[in-house]
Amino acid sequence: MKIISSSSFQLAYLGILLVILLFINIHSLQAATLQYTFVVDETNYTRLCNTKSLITVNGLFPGPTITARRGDTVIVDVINRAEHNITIHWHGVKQPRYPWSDGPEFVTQCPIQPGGNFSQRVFLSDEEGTLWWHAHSDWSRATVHGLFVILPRLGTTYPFRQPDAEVPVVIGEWWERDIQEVFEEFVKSGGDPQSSDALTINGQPGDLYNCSASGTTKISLDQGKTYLLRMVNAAMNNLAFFAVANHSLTVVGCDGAYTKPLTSTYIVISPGQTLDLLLEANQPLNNYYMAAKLFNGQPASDFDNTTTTAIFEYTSGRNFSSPPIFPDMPAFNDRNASAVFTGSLRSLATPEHPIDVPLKIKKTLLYTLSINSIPCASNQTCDGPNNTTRFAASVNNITFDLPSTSILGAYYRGINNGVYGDDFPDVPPLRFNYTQSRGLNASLRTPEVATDVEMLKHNETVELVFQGTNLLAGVDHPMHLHGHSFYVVGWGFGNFKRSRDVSSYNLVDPPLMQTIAVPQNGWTAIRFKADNPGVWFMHCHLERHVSWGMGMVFIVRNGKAANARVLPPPPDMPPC
Ligand SMILES: *[C@@H]1O[C@H](CO)[C@@H](O)[C@H](O)[C@H]1NC(C)=O
Ligand SMILES: *[C@@H]1O[C@H](CO)[C@@H](O)[C@H](O)[C@H]1NC(C)=O
Ligand SMILES: *[C@@H]1O[C@H](CO)[C@@H](O)[C@H](O)[C@H]1NC(C)=O
Ligand SMILES: *[C@@H]1O[C@H](CO)[C@@H](O)[C@H](O)[C@H]1NC(C)=O
Ligand SMILES: *[C@@H]1O[C@H](CO)[C@@H](O)[C@H](O)[C@H]1NC(C)=O
Ligand SMILES: *[C@@H]1O[C@H](CO)[C@@H](O)[C@H](O)[C@H]1NC(C)=O
Ligand SMILES: *[C@@H]1O[C@H](CO)[C@@H](O)[C@H](O)[C@H]1NC(C)=O
Ligand SMILES: *[C@@H]1O[C@H](CO)[C@@H](O)[C@H](O)[C@H]1NC(C)=O
Ligand SMILES: *[C@@H]1O[C@H](CO)[C@@H](O)[C@H](O)[C@H]1NC(C)=O
Ligand SMILES: *[C@@H]1O[C@H](CO)[C@@H](O)[C@H](O)[C@H]1NC(C)=O
Ligand SMILES: *[C@@H]1O[C@H](CO)[C@@H](O)[C@H](O)[C@H]1NC(C)=O
Ligand SMILES: *[C@@H]1O[C@H](CO)[C@@H](O)[C@H](O)[C@H]1NC(C)=O
Ligand SMILES: [Cu+2]
Repeated sequence: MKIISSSSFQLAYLGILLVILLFINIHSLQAATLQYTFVVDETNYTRLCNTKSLITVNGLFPGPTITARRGDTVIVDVINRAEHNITIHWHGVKQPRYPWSDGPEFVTQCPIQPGGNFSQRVFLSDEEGTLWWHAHSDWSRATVHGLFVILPRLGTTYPFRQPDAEVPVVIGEWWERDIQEVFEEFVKSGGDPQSSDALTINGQPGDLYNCSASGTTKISLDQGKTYLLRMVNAAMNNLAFFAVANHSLTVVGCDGAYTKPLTSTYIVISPGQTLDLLLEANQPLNNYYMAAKLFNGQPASDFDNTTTTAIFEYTSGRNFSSPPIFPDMPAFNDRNASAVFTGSLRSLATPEHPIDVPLKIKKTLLYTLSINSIPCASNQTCDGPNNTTRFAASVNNITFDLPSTSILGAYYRGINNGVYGDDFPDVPPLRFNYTQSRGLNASLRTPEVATDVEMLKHNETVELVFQGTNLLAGVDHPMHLHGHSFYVVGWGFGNFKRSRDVSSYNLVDPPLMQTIAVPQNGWTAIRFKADNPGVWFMHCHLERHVSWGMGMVFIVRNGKAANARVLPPPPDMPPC
């Protein structure tokens, strides 16, 4: 046996210390700070039959993909060279204690004006998977959006087999007209917006549309390999069904959190939502369409059911003469197919990816979601119902009135000056048969118009039941919450009934999401912990509905500890 001298013992000791120090260092180095520059400008693009100028980031449509790892900080210098106000939102990123970079105009910031710039800090925490970013001012997000990919931390892996390659799938909506004109006409008229002219996959409408076949998106597949589809529905006003001919899809993630594998021949995805999907190239050599078409339980009369396509081509060294194979998809109005798919999502809920569903609830909320009408001024004509009204939309009968300055700014400085009220109702002001199919009293249709926030205590546990109503029309409402993820613990058609429905909640492995489609004339129950102090918008992600006022704001108060308070604003907040 060799006896080590005291000096070599010291050396060994030093060595161990060094290893420990290195280990700590590697760990602190793991969370990186990444830098991106977003130049917002006008770019000429051709889709369908027209060339037109649109607002893009870095000249790209869809915009650039941000790629980071779990826990990283991303600094994005947004430089506005367009002749148009803009804000950018990092959809699904919680921004702990830092609402300043969240983006919704007049909620957390004033817009970045032409010639202005804003260095936005994006703080990732427990998000992992696919998210996205988009404009959060007027309807600019139609062309200003892109993927935000969050890889596992260095030294960790996906909770599924490492895919051989990743494929972005961004579903969008294209207007031949200038989107700003469409938006302005929509606001002025009080009616429905002009329908889009096409859905798109990665910016291209696909073969089924005129003038577009040559630009159809094509993606090569190698037989035997597995692909991770990183998908977002960036469309403005429509949920979508999606399928790939002869291939099933396995959902492994949703809204930046992992799910139990869910294999299906089709998926439904609502605006704002993201999905991580595995596709195995296990079919005979051929070309296969992937296709997206809109899902709409109650289509408008001018609704266009044309399907957008892109092509998966098996690489084989030969050309296939026959056209690609087309997938089977649910009917455009199959609300059951939609609700069943969404209702089948489950959190992964493993020791590596645990969940933390609030079980003891401190605050119980019931919010109705309604399409309303407001009488138009006597000296005006409006394109809303009966030509005597404008469309509106509301949460608990309040149509959200966007202020002309930042709510966050007013709150943080403690100078409200009437910018917002803080008595948003916890329950609907009136109880009625929310989902009654006809004969609802017409006097119920006119909402109040206000800028009201709901105040939440720091770390308060919240249960919120969204109740769709049938006031003017029952439709799916993809509700999106900023600053927090929530567990979707239950849903159903008809009216929510606490005494009956709570017992059917899933408190074991409910999916963790940030956008959930509340089913047409139905309800959805979510739970979250208000552990992120700040000012957080919650709204329908259908652009026409949020423009009509289907939104409200949560203010989560500061906690007592210094590390439970909103951080100070950066020096370059855009001015109003
Ligand atoms: C876009 O095209 C229009 C005419 O088609 C042209 O006048 C304009 O200069 C172009 N803009 C850019 C940025 O290329
Ligand atoms: C950003 O704005 C500041 C203040 O207006 C200005 O000094 C700076 O040059 C701008 N930076 C860029 C890259 O445009
Ligand atoms: C394509 O063009 C043809 C002929 O002009 C027209 O009949 C058809 O409606 C167009 N289809 C679409 C989807 O625009
Ligand atoms: C695709 O699926 C259809 C229907 O199941 C089948 O008839 C066809 O042979 C399949 N095509 C290929 C290339 O496997
Ligand atoms: C689209 O609608 C037309 C009738 O309006 C119908 O014939 C066609 O089958 C529909 N297509 C799809 C894909 O649903
Ligand atoms: C309608 O009347 C209001 C005041 O009653 C006035 O401010 C507005 O300018 C009028 N609008 C039109 C289009 O005449
Ligand atoms: C439209 O007018 C009819 C007949 O006056 C009335 O029954 C209906 O409630 C009105 N609809 C709206 C949305 O005001
Ligand atoms: C509303 O007015 C437009 C013309 O401005 C007309 O085409 C439409 O039929 C009217 N709708 C109703 C319900 O009166
Ligand atoms: C509410 O309306 C629905 C749909 O019209 C109807 O089936 C149900 O019976 C109504 N409920 C009550 C309590 O009246
Ligand atoms: C909404 O509020 C307005 C104004 O107080 C009222 O007339 C209307 O009946 C309310 N509707 C509902 C559904 O609560
Ligand atoms: C709030 O909850 C977080 C975990 O979500 C915990 O770390 C923190 O200590 C809590 N703060 C207070 C003041 O209870
Ligand atoms: C752009 O933003 C500024 C500051 O909030 C505002 O005063 C101005 O009206 C906005 N411009 C447009 C066209 O909305
Ligand atoms: Cu909606």
